[in-house]
Amino acid sequence: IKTFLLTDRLLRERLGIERIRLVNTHKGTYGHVLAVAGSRQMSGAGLLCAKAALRTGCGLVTWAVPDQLAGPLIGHVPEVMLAGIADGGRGDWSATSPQDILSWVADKDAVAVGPGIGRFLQGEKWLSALWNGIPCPLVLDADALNMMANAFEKWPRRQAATILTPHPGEMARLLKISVQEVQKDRIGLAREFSLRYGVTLVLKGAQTVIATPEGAAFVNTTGNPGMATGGTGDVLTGMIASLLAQGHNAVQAACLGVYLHGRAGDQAAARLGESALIASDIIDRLSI
Ligand code: NPW
Ligand code: AMP
Ligand code: MG
Repeated sequence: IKTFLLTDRLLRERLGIERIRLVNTHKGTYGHVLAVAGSRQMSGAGLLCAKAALRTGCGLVTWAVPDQLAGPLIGHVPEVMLAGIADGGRGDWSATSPQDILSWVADKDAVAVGPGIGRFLQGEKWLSALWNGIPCPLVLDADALNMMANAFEKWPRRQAATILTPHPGEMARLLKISVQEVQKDRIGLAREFSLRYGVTLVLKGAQTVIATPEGAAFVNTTGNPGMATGGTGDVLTGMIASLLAQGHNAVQAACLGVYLHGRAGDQAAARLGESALIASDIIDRLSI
């Protein structure tokens, strides 16, 4: 089974990725992302995810938020559209209906679920309704991963592309092992997970590993410890969803997203120093 180092050349030559915008195109050409992200205490995670999606080139982004937050968020990213989901006045996702969220999915090209959504009772059922009901490519991150950890093994395989982006803590919860055990065999565990569950897995951290359902693994060559700061993972989730919406397949979107995220992080660190880097700087350095 093959393991590849993720470099610019590999992205072009092996994964056949082209990044061109044709002259006679419009925003509809580049896809529409729905980001289900953020809650009262973590609206920033949603903001970072939605903004990163736009900066990565999709044509449109709609950000679904608990209704209570929609008002306060107006104007924060003028380019992003807001979908307020009825939340019983709570400002979180605990009283939202998956059907309300699914009603926003029909015309979307990719969906991201998880950054900053928090954990709540019934979260497992809520997520399985999204897992089964979203017909287009899907990225799951953060609290979505935490809430599905005890249930996803029994869920049916999805037809469309599915990418999971755990950090080592989230991977440990998915596998019910310790973070130390995850870190001891990052490539082996990521590969086994993808093969077993038929998803593309992005195991984050220094030298992020991307594993595919076909058994290949990629190890990223970009990024730096300055990226160990709140919100950088939320940025990556938006970026990968954006690439899916633009028509890249799961492996292309995961590999290109991880590579560009690290490269932008390296450019931000070169300018600011690793310690000063914050997640927004990664979005600001994106140049695609
Ligand atoms: P330890 O103990 O720190 O060493 P959680 P979260 C471990 C949102 N955010 N290598 C870590 O280990 C997110 O989107 C919102 C090894 C700990 O055990 C989520 O929705 C922000 N271990 C929510 O917060 C900005 C690692 O994992 C555990 C590791 C919670 O997400 C921040 C922590 O994981 C944040 O993005 C590594 N590389 N990385 C906002 N501005 O709105 C992590 N661990 O408990 O899932 O907490 O990742 O902060
Ligand atoms: P999260 O923990 O979900 O916010 O994700 C953190 C993001 O920063 C992931 O994309 C990680 O790969 C990246 N990251 C964190 N620490 C490092 C590190 N030491 N070196 C390179 N990338 C890192
Ligand atoms: Mg995260």
